[in-house]
Amino acid sequence: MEGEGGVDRRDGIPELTSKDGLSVLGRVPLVAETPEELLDDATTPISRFFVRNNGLLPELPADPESWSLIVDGEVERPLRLSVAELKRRFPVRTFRMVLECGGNGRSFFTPAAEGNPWTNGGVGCAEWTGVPLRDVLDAAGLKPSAVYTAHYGADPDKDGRRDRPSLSRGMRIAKALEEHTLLAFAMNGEPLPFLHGGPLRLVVPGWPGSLSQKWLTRIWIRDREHDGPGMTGLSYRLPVHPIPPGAGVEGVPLRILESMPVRSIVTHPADGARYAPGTRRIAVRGAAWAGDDSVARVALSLDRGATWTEAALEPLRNRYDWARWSAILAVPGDGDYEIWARATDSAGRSQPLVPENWNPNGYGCNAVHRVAVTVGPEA
Ligand SMILES: Nc1nc2c(c(=O)[nH]1)N[C@H]1C(S)=C(S)[C@@H](COP(=O)(O)O)O[C@H]1N2
Ligand SMILES: [Mo]
Repeated sequence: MEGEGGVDRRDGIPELTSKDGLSVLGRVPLVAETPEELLDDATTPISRFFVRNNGLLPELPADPESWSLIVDGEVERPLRLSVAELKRRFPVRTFRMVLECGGNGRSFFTPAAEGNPWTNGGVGCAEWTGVPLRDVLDAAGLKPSAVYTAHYGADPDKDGRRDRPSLSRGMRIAKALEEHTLLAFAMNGEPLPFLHGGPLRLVVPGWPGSLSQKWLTRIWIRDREHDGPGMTGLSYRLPVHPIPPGAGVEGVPLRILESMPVRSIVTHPADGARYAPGTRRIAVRGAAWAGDDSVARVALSLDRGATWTEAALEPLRNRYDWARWSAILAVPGDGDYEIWARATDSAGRSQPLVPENWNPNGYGCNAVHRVAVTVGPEA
């Protein structure tokens, strides 16, 4: 539970032995993020994919294929489906999609907001294979009263209690019916790893990672907004209008965080990189994504925003993929610089240069990523 931001302590954590270079933010529940420079692949390897648990790990299932999911509530025909039946009865799809924690970027807020101190590494982009939730909901038959989902997983809460979910969030039915919202049983072509919710999880791209329930056991269709742990109070809620950083929110209208805001990260070079004296061109690469929206452009600055250079964007494999980008920056002379990367979504919203929209639980901080580099001899 104690936060140890930036310290790699995976040696003491058996669950993380398959991971490579993550920074552990919490041990119980286990939370670990990926340094930006390890997110330099179009498809994030499982070994580098961040981990976010709100509770303890469930028991390891003996047979992943017989893991079962209940779909009930406001449906004509409640269903109980094993993973084997899901694969057999429904079309299987694979999409490469971003999964991002709603609190990604939180540590950049001042004053500090409640929660895990993510830098920019509570994100990854994996190939998820599964069946669209909408096909399963079609089979169950949504009643006209169906307006919201409620998600349940097998993990006990952080005190080890099985009768209380560690997390149970839900979404408006419209999001549940998008073709990219998957019941996923594979990641990067491998059976879904246990640490990432195997045998079965939801993947709800573009919206906070907390909707992508791991170790999924039940989807309850509701006739009203869900009110499980993670849905009430200040959880995943933001002031509708900006408030002064640190201010209280009593009486302030709040909205549920749905689509995540636009963000870019520099994945090469790493923060603190040094170039030989006389270097006059630096190749920069990164990734950008924009929740439900798409990335229209990414611009780079080496002079703290005085001038900007357009990055070239690579085509996406499918909606919700992240946009890999690259640029060559001209270096005016030896010295110390910061690379700034700023993405703009298709609605014209750009990342702020400094944290914006402070909120008590620190969601959606998407300030520009800054990477320090030096051109010159060793100090
Ligand atoms: N059952 C269950 N599902 C969960 C969680 C959890 O604690 N329990 N955490 C959620 C949160 S907050 C995030 S950001 C993602 C993280 O997924 P990952 O650990 O595979 O990266 O899982 C989500 N699904
Ligand atoms: Mo999260």
